[in-house]
Amino acid sequence: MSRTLIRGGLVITAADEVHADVLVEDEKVVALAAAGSTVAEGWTADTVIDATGKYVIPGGVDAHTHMELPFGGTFASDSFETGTRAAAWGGTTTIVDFAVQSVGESLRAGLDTWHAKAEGNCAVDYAFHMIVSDVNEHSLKEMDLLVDEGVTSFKLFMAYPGVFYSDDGRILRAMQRGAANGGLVMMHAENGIAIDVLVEQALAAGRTDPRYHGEVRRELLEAEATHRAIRLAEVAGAPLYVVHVSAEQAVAELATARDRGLNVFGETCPQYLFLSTDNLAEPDFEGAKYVCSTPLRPKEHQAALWKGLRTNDLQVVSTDHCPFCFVGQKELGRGDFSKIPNGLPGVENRMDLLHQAVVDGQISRRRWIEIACATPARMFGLYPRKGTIAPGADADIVIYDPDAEQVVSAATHHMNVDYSAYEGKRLRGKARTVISRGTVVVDQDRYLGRAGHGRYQTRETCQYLV
Ligand code: DUC
Ligand code: ZN
Ligand code: ZN
Repeated sequence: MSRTLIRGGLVITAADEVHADVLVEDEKVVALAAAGSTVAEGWTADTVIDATGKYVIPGGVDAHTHMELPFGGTFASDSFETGTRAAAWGGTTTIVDFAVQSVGESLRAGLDTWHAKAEGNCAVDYAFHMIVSDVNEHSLKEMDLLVDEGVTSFKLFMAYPGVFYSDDGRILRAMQRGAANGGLVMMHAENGIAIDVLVEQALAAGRTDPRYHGEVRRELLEAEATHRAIRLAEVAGAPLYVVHVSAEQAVAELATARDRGLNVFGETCPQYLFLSTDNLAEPDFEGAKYVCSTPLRPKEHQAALWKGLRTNDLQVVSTDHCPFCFVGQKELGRGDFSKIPNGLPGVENRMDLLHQAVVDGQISRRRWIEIACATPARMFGLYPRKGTIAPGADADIVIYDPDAEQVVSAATHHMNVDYSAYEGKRLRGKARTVISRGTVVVDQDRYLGRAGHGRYQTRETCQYLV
């Protein structure tokens, strides 16, 4: 048995901030004791980590990533190996990635494919949601089996007709199944049928630059789809989790539903909190770097997202990490914005960007941990194994230096992508030591992890329902 003692730090969880020493045995946290207490003074360990002046926080849980996602004729540029290594560098120790069912294929086949991509390659722990692209009698039955084996959430799309899209009838059926088997439906809420009309009209009028991606994917079409998804979930008696919320009007739909007592939840992402249509409008095709869906919105929407995070109308910040290189991948859409692969890199940056929001006074320290660690773990059935520091929890722990200064750059990041969406941004705070299930994987700018350390995590059903 190995024992690690983390001494002298400020332990921050979603619930508390305490000066405490943390004792780890093998892969688990076994005890916390008040700093300076006789209990803590009596502890011995093989490894002692001095966390004086640092935060001791749970490893981040990023509940929305797309390693190796096939999209628009290419693949997201991070493999499970490179993407989870980058996650570790940024203080994220669990990802929940999306396995994809293609049309005409079973859920099982899609899930098996994703297991094969990830197994033996991950630096940190990982789990899967299932994208359901083909709702039919067989796949509905398979949803029950997947819930039983720990894949307890299913993403459906109101966007991308002909690819991932499901019509309202299919969505309702999947939600009814979720209501019965405990699976949580996650919704990409944009009216894709209407968007495709606007795309066609924009291209026909010669509006081909990246910024038109944002213009045709109208805020109202996100709000309308969010409203419709909420109503369908209500009819089905199912909980609902809306992914990558970017528009103020969509937040309002969520707030109204939650005020009515519904189990309706919302996630936003750092790109919507820190970037805007100004980035999409950058000249010389640079705007392509910021093409994702839902799209970036005008800056004015950011205040509503921050407010939603403070009022708990939004509960989670995930990345939707889906990187495509500018050279050779984003470039596929030169002269036609609809051919730009959708997605932004960010798995490495999320914890630090949200810490900057603490520095800026947007959220409290405990809220930082709640939206980035504890709630995603609860939402997707990983708590308290993940998302907190408590006896019995996995020893996924970050020693975080709140005073470190960094400048974000593609030149220094570890994601396998040739640009950073936050290039040049100055941030205060950085993960100094990252521990995954008791093993130090990053320490003082050195990577000590290995592909294959990360273990697949089965999940319970949603632990966040009211
Ligand atoms: N949105 C993206 O930006 N990329 C992948 C899929 C999605 O829904
Ligand atoms: Zn989506
Ligand atoms: Zn996504």
